[in-house]
Amino acid sequence: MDHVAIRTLISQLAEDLGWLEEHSRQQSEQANQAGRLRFAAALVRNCVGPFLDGQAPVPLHVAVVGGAGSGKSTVANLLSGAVMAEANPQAGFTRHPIAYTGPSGGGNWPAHLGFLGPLQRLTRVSPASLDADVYQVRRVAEAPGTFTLLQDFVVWDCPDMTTWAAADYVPRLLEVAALADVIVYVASDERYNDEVPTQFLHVLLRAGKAVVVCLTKMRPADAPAFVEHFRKEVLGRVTGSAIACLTVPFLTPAQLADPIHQAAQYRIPLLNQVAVLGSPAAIARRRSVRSAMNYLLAHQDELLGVARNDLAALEAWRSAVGRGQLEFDTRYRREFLTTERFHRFDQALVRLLELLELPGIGKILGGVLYVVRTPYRLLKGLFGRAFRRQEAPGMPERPVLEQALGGWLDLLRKEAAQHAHEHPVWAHINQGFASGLAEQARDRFEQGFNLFQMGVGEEVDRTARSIYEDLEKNPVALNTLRGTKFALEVASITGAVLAGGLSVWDVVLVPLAASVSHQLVELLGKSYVENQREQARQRQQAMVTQYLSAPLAEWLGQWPATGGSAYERLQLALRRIPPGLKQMEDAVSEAMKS
Ligand SMILES: Nc1nc2c(ncn2[C@@H]2O[C@H](COP(=O)(O)OP(=O)(O)OP(=O)(O)O)[C@@H](O)[C@H]2O)c(=O)[nH]1
Ligand SMILES: [Mg+2]
Repeated sequence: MDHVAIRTLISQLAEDLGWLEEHSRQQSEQANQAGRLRFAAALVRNCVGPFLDGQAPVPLHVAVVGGAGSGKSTVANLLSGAVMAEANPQAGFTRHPIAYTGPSGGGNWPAHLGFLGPLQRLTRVSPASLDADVYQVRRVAEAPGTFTLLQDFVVWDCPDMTTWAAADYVPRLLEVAALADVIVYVASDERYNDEVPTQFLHVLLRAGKAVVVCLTKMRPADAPAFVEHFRKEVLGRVTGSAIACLTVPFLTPAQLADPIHQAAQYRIPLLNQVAVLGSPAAIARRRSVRSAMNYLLAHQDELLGVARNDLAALEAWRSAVGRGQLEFDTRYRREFLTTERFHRFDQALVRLLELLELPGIGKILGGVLYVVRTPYRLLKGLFGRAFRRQEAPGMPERPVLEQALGGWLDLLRKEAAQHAHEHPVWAHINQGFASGLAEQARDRFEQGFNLFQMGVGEEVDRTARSIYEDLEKNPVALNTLRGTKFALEVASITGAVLAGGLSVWDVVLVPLAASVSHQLVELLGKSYVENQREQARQRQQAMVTQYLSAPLAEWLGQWPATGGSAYERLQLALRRIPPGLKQMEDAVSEAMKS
């Protein structure tokens, strides 16, 4: 993949995940899931994206995260070696991420496209309490002769993580946590066990981040017990494990003011641990990228799970549409097709029987036979009239279809009203019915109906015509049939004469024999035509489905996910994310080969 394609892929993936995040924020119960989606989007744009874009591994990023007031800013000062991060008794003081770099650090790392998503870089130094979607970079002056991380690392002091629902500033933390190659997770003696920071720790570990836990504010004597307790109670309950669990007991004001010299005993182990994780830098960066990629691939179903309720509601709507379609088709069959005679088939039968009469000289013979069959014809006519069932006149086709459509739409309108409070998809459909959805459906039906009529007229005509046309086009078969019929009639008459000898009975027997054989042929023809008529019925039913009910069901079923609705965007995101991740994985594997 070239660079342009990779950038497009990265920004599209981040955008799709971002859209899902926004979508889930609108559902209050999914705040925590929204946080995960934000983290996933941030992994794409801040971790994997820059790697594929050829970003150098140095500087690596270490992010200090944890609950409100746990001592993050204090630990950031230990890491950077300068008292520049504002530690403040007011919990939740730090409101945007602040990067600490050495005097020579900083280079071009923040320059790549989409870095930290929506966070803007502040151009002026501002207080950490500035509550806006920004980040700032503070340069730490060199302190010659002291151990520093800032050669290879940028240290990020982050806002807290107390609730997933803090849509305003938690996402700022998530951007930096995703960027980080090393995480320092800070938990204080007072509130080490808070639920949300623990959940967050869980996400970081599952994402394969290198996590160093830093426990703060305990009495020095309590440190070992606290570590053990934390390992058991917090780390023991989450999947994955932290690299190390260090302690920074309650510091004196003097230690807080000069950590390099006064708090070296706590600072140095912490620095060593972080430095080890970042050495060599290229390997550390590849590990970050590989872990991020593995996490995204392994958890994509869970990430896309925010759409589960939406998809279930869409599915329920489509199944209601499907039920309506079935009822529509059934009504058409019951109320129209079963009573429809297709009179063209009766005409076709007449034509077929006419065809079977002999032409030319045969016509004269046929005429004779016709005369011979006169008594039968008269009788048949008489009985026929006496016993003909009164045919129930069926409803004309169009009103039947219109009523069936009305029933279908009423059913859907009722379903939408009934479920409107259950899910926004249903509310959206209910709103649709209030603003012309049924009328639009009728318009579509109208278009379909015109096509259907054209198609169906032709189809019935063709089938009916083919009953005799096929025979007309095949003179051999036609003549054989004519000959057979004629021979049958002659044979039966001859048989009758021979059986009784020439007698007065022949006046009865001969017409009877001629009639029986004729009736036989007529019956065969009739059952053939009847069969064709039934097939025409079935084809017509199929055409109603093809031209009317199926396209309408398709359109109705898709309706909530069209016209620029949220569900259209949702489906686009769901469609694009899995192949996008796969492509990103391929690009990462390719880049790691070099
Ligand atoms: N004396 C003493 N105070 C500490 C220590 N660690 C943290 N504090 C104080 O606890 C308060 C909170 O510490 P911060 O480092 O600001 O904590 P934070 O996690 O950055 O807090 P927020 O940014 O508000 O989430 C500050 O007043 C710190 O001075 C310590 O070891 N000793
Ligand atoms: Mg702070």
